[in-house]
Amino acid sequence: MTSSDAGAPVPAQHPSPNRRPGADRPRSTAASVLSALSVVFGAYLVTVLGYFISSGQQAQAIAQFGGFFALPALIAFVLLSVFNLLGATRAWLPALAGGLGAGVLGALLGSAVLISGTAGNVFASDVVIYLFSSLFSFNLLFVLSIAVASALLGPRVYDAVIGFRTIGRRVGERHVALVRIPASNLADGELTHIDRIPVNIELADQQWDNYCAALDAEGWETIEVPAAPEMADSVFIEDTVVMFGELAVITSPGAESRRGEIDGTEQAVRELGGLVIERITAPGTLDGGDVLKVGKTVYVGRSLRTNAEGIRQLRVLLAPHGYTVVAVPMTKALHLKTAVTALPDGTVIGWAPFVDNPEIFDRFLPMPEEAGAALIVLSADTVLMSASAPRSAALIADLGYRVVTVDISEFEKLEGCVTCLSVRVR
Ligand code: CIR
Repeated sequence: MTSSDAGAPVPAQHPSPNRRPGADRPRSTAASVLSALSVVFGAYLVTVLGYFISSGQQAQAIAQFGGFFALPALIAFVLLSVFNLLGATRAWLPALAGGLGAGVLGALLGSAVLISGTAGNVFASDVVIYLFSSLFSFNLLFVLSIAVASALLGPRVYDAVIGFRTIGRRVGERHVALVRIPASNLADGELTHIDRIPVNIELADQQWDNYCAALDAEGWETIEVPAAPEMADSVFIEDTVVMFGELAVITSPGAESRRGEIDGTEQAVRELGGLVIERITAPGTLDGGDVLKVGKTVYVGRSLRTNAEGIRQLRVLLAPHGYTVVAVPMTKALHLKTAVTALPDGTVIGWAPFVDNPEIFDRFLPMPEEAGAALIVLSADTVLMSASAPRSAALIADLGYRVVTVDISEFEKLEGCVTCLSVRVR
């Protein structure tokens, strides 16, 4: 994938050497379980050691408390594995809450089973009170150990197994790209200019994995925005935020069905840290797919999704930062970037039949295929394009660029293109 042979597009390797493991569900399950195991085992050791020391280091304390806390630890392990699978390891606060929940429930249930032989009915009010008060006496060390280990150790073990950084860590020197896992109802996404044809969901998932892997392999650290399983178009994350250096503009999606997508994006952008966040607000509408940055010029498509008020608001937001917003009539395609994108040298490339006014751009180079209109700039000499535009990819490669290609056929059936599946933070 990183071969720089001039002149020939390079298909992304599948799996890539740096395959994005976060998109690999078996691995995220393993990471969740191993994270829970390390947390609970560590807390169990701390608890037994604590009682061993406080008992005056008597050897039988190890057997006694080791036996007593084995069942609570087992229950806490199962619960924490489930919490981790639901995303508890994404940041320290949910990890702390997950650990606390698993510890409390493990201690209560484990203790209830253990004392049921002697106490009879564990639902009797005095036994229930005893059990709950144990959380502040003999079970306290166990619960606190799990909560603390879960916050401090859990996310680290998860990340180490999964091999990438989750939201909650700050953007470092590396390039970061936000992505969002496809929704389960992806096939129901909005369609405006094309007819609906069946989407292969399995293949879409695989293509999304490979897309993320391609970004990773080119030095872009992919960070997942929390999934929005019921929002069909949520995978097209580009439409929800536009980055201008340290300024993040949360959009106001033009399609009613997509308005709810921005909350998760804003949360993720906030957790990246170090960014100024602004918003386009109603009645303004603006989709990120309509925004094309070429140096300090920002072309904005006036499309079915982006209205005049949205463009006006963006112009006001960007003026202090030295950007010029150029509005572009867009009547023949969904978004501006469905029709045109730009090479690293600023040349605007596009599919001419979709472009209302090519003369608006300083330099316009038509592509021989519709899907060839879209590319992502990965570095000064490398771009990412769709595998469904081989002649366009060859043309760009012939201009001296490395072209990495990815197959995104299932997303193209939903009017998506390479740009819309990620937001590059730059
Ligand atoms: C929609 O109609 O909103 C989605 N089905 C496709 C969005 C594609 N977004 C993009 O190209 N920026």
